[in-house]
Amino acid sequence: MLRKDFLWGGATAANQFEGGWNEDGKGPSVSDMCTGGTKTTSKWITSTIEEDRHYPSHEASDFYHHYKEDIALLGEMGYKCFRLSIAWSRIFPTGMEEEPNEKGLQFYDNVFDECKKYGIEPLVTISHYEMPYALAVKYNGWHSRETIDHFVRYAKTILKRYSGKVKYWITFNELNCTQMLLGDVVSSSMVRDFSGPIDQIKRTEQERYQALHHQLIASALVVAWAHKEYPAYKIGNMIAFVAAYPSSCNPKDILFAQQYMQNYDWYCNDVQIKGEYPYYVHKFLEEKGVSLPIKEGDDLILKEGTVDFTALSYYMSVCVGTEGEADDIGGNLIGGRKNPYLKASDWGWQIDPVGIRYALNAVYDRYRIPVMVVENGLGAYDQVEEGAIHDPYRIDYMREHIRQMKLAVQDGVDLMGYTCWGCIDLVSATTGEMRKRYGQIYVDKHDDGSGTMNRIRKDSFFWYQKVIASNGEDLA
Ligand code: BGP
Repeated sequence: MLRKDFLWGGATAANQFEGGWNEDGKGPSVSDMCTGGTKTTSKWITSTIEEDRHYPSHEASDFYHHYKEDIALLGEMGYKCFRLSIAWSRIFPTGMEEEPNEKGLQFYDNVFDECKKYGIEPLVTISHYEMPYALAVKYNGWHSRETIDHFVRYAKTILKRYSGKVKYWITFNELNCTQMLLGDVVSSSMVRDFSGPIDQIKRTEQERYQALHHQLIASALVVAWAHKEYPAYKIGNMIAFVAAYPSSCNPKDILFAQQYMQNYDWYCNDVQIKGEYPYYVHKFLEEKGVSLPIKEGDDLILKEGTVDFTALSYYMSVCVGTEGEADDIGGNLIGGRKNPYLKASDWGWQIDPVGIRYALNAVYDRYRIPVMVVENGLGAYDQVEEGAIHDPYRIDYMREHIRQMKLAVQDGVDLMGYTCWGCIDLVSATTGEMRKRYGQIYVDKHDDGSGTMNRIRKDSFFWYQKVIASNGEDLA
């Protein structure tokens, strides 16, 4: 049985959804400098906006002008929770101003007021894969410690402003992606020196873990401050959970998978939930030649800034091992090997509903604090047929994952809620495509930038409406 107050809903991110990239005083963010790509060709980052290129975040799904209609549709589906992020550069256009942009703040006031009309609880991600471009250029993103102060000023501004309207917060989206392939853009380090395909950005391990340390400190400072000022807030951390299965029962593979998960799944969580770097990182970082830029007092900052709940995205699992060729699968910033027991999505993501039960048990077993699934879903091609979208593939994916999630609750996991990814179609984070759709609500917008922006309810809209109304009992 799920909690009576289970937070059913969906999730979005400002840079993939909002558009209005230069309206009402908003400054360009790093993602506004990224062009579209495909599943086989990388997105580019350019240092100026080039006329002949398409930048999907500029208009995205135009939530900036459709928020009333969009939130009404979420209300119609029965949503209890809407996860969204705030665009940092809408509040501080270059990231370095002393005073915030009032029009930017006003926009989110309007959004939260609209949510309230439908009894929808906002869950706000303070930083979801973006930062003001000017700040990234000046400080080399999270590579520099100075970025922490600018982030903390931004975070305090919004935590103060929305104190009567928002209760649930997440500091950073998928923080563990800083260690992974596209983390280079995510943490916005290196972009000042770089123009070209983003898969060509090559940071060293030192740069990655340094950027991560600064984000961990920034997150802890914000959490500690918010706890003191606003005790009613519930603040979580978030990682992209990688269920990494050993590719054989060779003991070397078992150990390899364990170490892989220590790095990708437990590193950030251990720091943000337990309040200190775990024992295993020291040898591991030494082997990589990384020395963390730890300053005096950082230990205490981490100790005081632990979170109230932990959130994760879950899309897929991977196999990892030591032998043979690594037949890398495509994936959400994640490499890995094929699993012969699983089928993959059109984008090569291995579909593994049982993995979500495994993930939830693994996380809850380790931390014993409430857990929330804040992203899950199937990116797929949709066809409009006579004004309707029949998406049984999406319903199947969600049904099987929700079923396994309920089994995890029966196992004893304290699960707060489930917000599926991209509830209204939006731009893909990894490829920049519109055609990779996750929503229960279709947006008539295409990769070449054309489209009416009309919203259409898909079959999954009506299915999810029933799921929510029955608190997950009716999955038929
Ligand atoms: C997560 C990100 C999201 C989202 C999702 C799906 O990693 O937090 O921003 O985009 O993955 O990925 P994609 O859009 O590439 O299909």
